[in-house]
Amino acid sequence: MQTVRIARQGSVAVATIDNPPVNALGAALRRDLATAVTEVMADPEVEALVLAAAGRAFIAGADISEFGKPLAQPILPEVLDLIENAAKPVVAAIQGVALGGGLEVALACHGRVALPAAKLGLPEIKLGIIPGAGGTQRLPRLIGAAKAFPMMLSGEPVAAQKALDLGLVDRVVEGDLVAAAVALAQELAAKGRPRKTGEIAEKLTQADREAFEALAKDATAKSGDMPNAMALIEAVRGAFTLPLAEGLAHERALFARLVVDERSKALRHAFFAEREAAKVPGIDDSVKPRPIARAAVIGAGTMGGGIAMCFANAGIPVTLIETSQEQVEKGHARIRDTYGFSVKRGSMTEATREQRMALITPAVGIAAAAEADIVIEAAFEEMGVKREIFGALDKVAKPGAVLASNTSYLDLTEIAAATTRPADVLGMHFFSPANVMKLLEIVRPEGVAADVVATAIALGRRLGKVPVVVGNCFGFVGNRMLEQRTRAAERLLVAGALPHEVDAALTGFGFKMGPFAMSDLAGNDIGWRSRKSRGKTAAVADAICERGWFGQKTGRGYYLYPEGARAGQRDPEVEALIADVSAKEGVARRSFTSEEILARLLDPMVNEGARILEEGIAARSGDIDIVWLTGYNWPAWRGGPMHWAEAVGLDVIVRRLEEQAAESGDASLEPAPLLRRLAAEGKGFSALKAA
Ligand code: 3H9
Repeated sequence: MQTVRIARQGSVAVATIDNPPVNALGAALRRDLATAVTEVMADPEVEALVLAAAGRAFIAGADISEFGKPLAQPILPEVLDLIENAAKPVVAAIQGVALGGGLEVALACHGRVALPAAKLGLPEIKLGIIPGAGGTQRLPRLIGAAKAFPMMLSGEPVAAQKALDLGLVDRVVEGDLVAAAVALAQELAAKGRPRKTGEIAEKLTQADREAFEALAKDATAKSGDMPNAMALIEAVRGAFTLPLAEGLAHERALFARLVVDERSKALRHAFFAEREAAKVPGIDDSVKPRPIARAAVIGAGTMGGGIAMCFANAGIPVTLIETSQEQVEKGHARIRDTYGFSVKRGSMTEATREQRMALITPAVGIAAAAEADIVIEAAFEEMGVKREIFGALDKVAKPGAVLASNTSYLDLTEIAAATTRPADVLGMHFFSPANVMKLLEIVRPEGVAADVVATAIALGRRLGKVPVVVGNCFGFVGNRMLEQRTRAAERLLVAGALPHEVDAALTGFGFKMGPFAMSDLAGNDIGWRSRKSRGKTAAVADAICERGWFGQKTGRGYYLYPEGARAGQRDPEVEALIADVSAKEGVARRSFTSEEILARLLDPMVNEGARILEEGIAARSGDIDIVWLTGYNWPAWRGGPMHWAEAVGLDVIVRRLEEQAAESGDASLEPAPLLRRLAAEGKGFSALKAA
């Protein structure tokens, strides 16, 4: 199939790129683009070329799915050499996003015209790489390194008007973009030999170099574990120190090294997994979501308040419901305060805060949910409470309203059975803080209507969330796996590790916090209450709670928090208490390396993930990874637990689990049959997708 069409507008040729869905620069498009440029340049009747595009994107960049595989000729830098060195001017007509290699195409052109809605950026950093087709050399030449570097370091695109201010585009036009590009192309042709971006030298001044070096120093201090920020600095520095050809070769060498790095592979996996998670079995485009114009949230606690903010942020009016005036006022005031932090930080104006607050109507009593198209219950986590609320909702909610529970663990079928309309009931599990965290677990109990699931997915996207549809079981995907980690952490304490060692292993892996620091922050009493309600025990955790050491809020938990301390300090009493538990259980304590601790924490999670897949609770291993990446701060460049397990080797995970099961006598650590089978066949979880 031809991915580029050529037409003529007078003396100007217009090449239209058409490679759905987003005009990614795969092998066919690179070939057709090179052919088009060569043909047009050889045509004596043509004086200039406009590169335009069909569809919603100008060009979304290199085809990410080709990374890590041998590349077909011509490679992108060769195509861009053809464009930049063309004897006649080439003008880009940018109607949508120009990202990565897409912006690099535009940079190699001699002029750029954009529609106001266009967005331009070099997001490679988010994929663990750097621009590999001249972005680090041409963008600094065009707009100066001090402005180019932050764009590449953040990866965030700029809107057309900003691009105009930066000098990144020559014109922003309303209306007929191609006509405007043709006009610019003719003007450039009239001037004679086109000026190459690679030849522009006046922006790379001493002052620009100094400003760039200051930014680079700052970035070096903050860049953490990702090697690509360092490579980016090196590449951009080359724009000052090397001639264009050498700067391009240097950039390309850095790009080639990064693209095969495990960290980039993990980030690419996450990119595709997030898009795949959007494809839900049984919910295709023929299933139409129900319209949502108004929402209600039951429960004005931290969770309910955060969910109400999500609606207000998306411009959807929401009623915030509590059982008493005092409770609802308290919740309402907390929301105002939370927005207040943003105002103080300068990320929100006072006027925006007022607009958002105006969308939130506090109310007392469930009858206030009567007008809502969707009701999200975020009340106390107890089945009796939930059933009572849903029974009452059933009587007041309008016909066709979606009734959702934000429960983190409980059985949605049982909740739905409290109504006469179970087909309208499902779970919408937000993560704390609800107005910040991206994940939305959509829990699909048997019997829920397909359009109700579709409504929750569409609404999730409107709220800026990443919706992942999961099956109905205790704890769903995320918390069910988290419970395995929590149990593993307790087992480690009894076996000989100390809280700070366990936490350090996890932060060393890339998590922001370890399990004990996290539990101290959230409140150790939460898990205690949950264990008691299920008749479960955890010797160390229970002993700590029995002493009233609930964590930061009580000044001590697994750690001590003296007045004003944010980070916990080791507590000799806790450590003695742990040693006591080991002694009582007859365990000879021993020390553990960070690697051992990590394996013991994470392998049981992977094992549970395998069971979740076997039971069909998650449709794909990538869905599980997205849950952990977007809801639990799993380090992005580790790709999620299932991706990580594949990188380690499923056979290694199986062997380690067998050892742990034998040592502890805990049968739940026996490798799941699916895990054993895949390991024996030498396959990964991702092989299941194709099956
Ligand atoms: C690069 O350019 C490196 C160069 O410097 C050097 C090269 C030598 N490749 O997101 P959507 C697919 S690195 C392959 O749902 P939206 C996507 O998987 C690249 N496929 O739509 C999905 O497929 P499916 C730098 C891609 O409207 C479909 O397109 N560029 C690519 O919400 C629709 O995607 C980036 O990092 C791609 N580059 O958002 C941009 N892009 O239908 C990455 C998309 O089978 N892309 N697909 O599930 C994006 O940010 C968004 O996709 C975009 C559209 C904003 C373009």
